[in-house]
Amino acid sequence: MSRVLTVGAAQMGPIQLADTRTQVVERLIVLLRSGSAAGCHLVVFPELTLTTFFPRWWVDDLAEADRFYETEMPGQETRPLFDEARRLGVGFHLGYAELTPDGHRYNTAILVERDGSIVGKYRKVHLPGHSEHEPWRAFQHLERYYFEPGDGFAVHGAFGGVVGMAICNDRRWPETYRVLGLQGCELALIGYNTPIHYAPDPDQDRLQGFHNRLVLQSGAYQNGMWVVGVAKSGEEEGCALLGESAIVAPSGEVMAQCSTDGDELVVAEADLDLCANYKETLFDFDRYRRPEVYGRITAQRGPEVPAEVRSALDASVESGEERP
Ligand code: ING
Repeated sequence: MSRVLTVGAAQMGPIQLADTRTQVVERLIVLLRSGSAAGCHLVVFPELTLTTFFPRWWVDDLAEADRFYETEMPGQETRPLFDEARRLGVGFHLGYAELTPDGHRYNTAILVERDGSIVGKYRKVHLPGHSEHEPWRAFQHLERYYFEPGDGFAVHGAFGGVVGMAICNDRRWPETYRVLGLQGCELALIGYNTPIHYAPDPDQDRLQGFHNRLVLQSGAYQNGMWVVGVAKSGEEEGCALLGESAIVAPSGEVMAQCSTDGDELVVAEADLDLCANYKETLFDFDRYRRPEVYGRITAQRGPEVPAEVRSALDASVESGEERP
């Protein structure tokens, strides 16, 4: 029997600073109901979906940002989403800022099954941006100030398959997909909040959509998994966020993509058995991978040019050889 999962990518438009959690949850419920009407088993929401992307601002005292974090999930304002999902028999993936009882702060996402139970929690591993106030920027990207990194990527048995989670910047690192792929992941859920403007290299601004598809599609193809990338998009507090949420097949093909910068649901029939067409042929990891030559991937954090290569290059420069 084929395992076809009807998945909805529920892109959110901007969430402004003044928008309340109650207002946001109402929008999430509208998208959830649209997903249910379209036959979705699972609806995927973006990263940090309950508030505006607050790491765009500096605060001197982290406690001033407490209002952006959830101390319980579900809490009073998010329970209506869980209740409606259970009533509709639709599962969902939700990203939010987590403040634990012992004071730890994470960029977190959860996987909720159709009975309303939380079957998985993930805390963002790759934290982009910076940890100090950098006033030269038009807006900050202070995830390394507001969050601690998570400790790894796990998969969960849910919706009839092997499901994994990642968050935003994680999608740019091939290790994310590979660690999930080595656990047999068939469906990776990835919310994102991606500012169009990238202050360290503004030439990348024009490439944001291309880079987004590049990493989602390559991650899916190279690991034989479905990948659902879902944006918080549009003009949020003066900051333009990339939309283009997409559902990508194990072939790397984009099966559905949002075309607006607002609240928008796109749906695809994800045949989880399609993963085997890649996992059992071209990307038969156990047959073709050579971990014995991949040691640098876990032994090193940054690049190390071998000494003999460096000295040969230095010698050629000193000798004044013509550069290529
Ligand atoms: N956002 C961004 C992302 O990785 C970023 C950070 C923005 C990186 C623009 C590169 C260019 O999509 C988050 N939240 O990780």
